[in-house]
Amino acid sequence: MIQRPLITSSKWSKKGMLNDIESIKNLARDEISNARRLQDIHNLKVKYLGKKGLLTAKLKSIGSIPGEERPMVGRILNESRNFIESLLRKQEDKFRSSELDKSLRTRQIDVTVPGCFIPTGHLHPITRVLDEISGIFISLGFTVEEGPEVELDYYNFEALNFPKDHPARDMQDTFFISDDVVLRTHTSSVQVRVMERNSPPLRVIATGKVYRCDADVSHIPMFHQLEGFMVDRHIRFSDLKGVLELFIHRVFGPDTSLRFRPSFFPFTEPSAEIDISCVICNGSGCNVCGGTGWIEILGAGMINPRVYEKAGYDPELYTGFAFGLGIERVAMLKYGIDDIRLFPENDKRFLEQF
Ligand code: FA5
Repeated sequence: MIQRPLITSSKWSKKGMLNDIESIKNLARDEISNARRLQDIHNLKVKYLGKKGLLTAKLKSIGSIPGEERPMVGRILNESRNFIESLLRKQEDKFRSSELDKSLRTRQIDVTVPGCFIPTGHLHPITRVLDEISGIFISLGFTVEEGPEVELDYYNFEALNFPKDHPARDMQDTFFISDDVVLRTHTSSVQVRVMERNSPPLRVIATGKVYRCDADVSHIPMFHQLEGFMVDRHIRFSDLKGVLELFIHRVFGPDTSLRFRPSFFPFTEPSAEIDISCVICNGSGCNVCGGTGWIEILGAGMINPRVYEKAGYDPELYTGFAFGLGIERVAMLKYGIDDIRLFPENDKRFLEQF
């Protein structure tokens, strides 16, 4: 559309004024309809209605119009301003709603996009084996007791019939805190503590960390043990055998065989070391069992009457059994792991496999 130039003459003429207003309206209408973006609308608002806008300039000049013409020109100017404002508003609404549409479309939630993987932790394999084994004894009516890891020499050795300077102490390489205080070398230290506080019948397990100055592929300086003991009248070796058989069958399966080998522990008499048929080769002989078909799994025996004397029990009245096993050893067999040091290393690549 061809635009008429605006009359810029300072001399007042009614015709000139009305033509100017008409031209401003037409120009505004065309420019507003050609606008492409919200920013264009903003610019046009300034161009026509701003402080120095084209229509504003005409409104400002109203004072120079002869008095009788003012109302008519004023009305036309106001109508023109409303006209331009309403065109601007409509176009602005159109842009705003199309921008909203666009943003809603691009920001849509696609429920089929695969979610982000949030890794969750899990229990350490040693904790899992400890929990599983404890659960078996708890189901047999054993209660759980605890003892300190920094232990008196008395409970770790002396009360268990390891006299001071006795060669039997060399069986366990001990970390000494002082002459009378050690890092406990086994969970057997809990036996006399529990007996001092309780009268028979006792059916107890004690689990936790123990410490020995020992390190190679099958030995670490801090490891876990589970101790079990039962004291009452008429407890016999066959009770020990029955309990251990049930435990081994639940952990390694009902086809696992047990072998009791005579052994020595100062706090049990008789003592035995218990082997199970190799869970890797089923007893035919492999690297893990050194070709023998058997794997040593725990130490056990009938509680030595000297231990009852220390605890204040009558050895004529009571008998009982005790056993102790290494949790890492059981975990190694269960999961087929050939280096015990992997457990305390806590390498995530190792742990994530469980
Ligand atoms: C004892 O510790 C006895 N207290 C067990 C016991 C309890 C016997 C009650 C009789 C009655 P021993 O020193 O053999 O026994 O250790 C028991 C188990 O702990 C071993 O079979 C082995 O599996 C584990 N073990 C011993 N030393 C280490 C070590 N350095 N690292 C990892 N596991 C170990």
